Amino acid sequence: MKHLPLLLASSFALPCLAETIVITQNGFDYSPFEAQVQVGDTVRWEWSNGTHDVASGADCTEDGVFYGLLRTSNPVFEYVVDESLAGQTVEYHCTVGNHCGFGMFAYLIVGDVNTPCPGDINGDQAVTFDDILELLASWGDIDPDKDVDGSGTVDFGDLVGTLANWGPC
Ligand SMILES: [Ca+2]
Ligand SMILES: [Ca+2]
Repeated sequence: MKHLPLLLASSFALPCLAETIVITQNGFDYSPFEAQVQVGDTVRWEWSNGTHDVASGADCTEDGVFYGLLRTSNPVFEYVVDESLAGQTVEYHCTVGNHCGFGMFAYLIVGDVNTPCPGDINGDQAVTFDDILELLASWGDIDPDKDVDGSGTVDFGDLVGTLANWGPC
């Protein structure tokens, strides 16, 4: 069993990559209403119809963190989630007319910057052999901190989950 991690690690050496999260405007809606994002991810709003924009800020009031147009002349607005937003729920809205008053607002749920990487058992912001060793040391135990796949015990599924996030976070 002890040789298995070495074998798998060499064939699954994948880095953690930032993702692009697409939010679609349609009428007075942004969809999804609550989007789960991480620091470093690109949030990409895509226009469908009408004249709109995307402005950060709660209660229909701009706070200046991000702003972009969303209309036929500018159908896409992209924003890279800043580290300062880690762990926060960020409200944004449309500033055109009374759109926000009509309910044209939505949320970005920004993940905690300290837990971006489920395979990082020892919390050093990278998935390495040290994390594999921690898993093996607790093999078969009931340990929520090391049960990456939530199966109840530390087992093969956690090894796979860890290897899937191999590399720096
Ligand atoms: Ca680690
Ligand atoms: Ca498990």
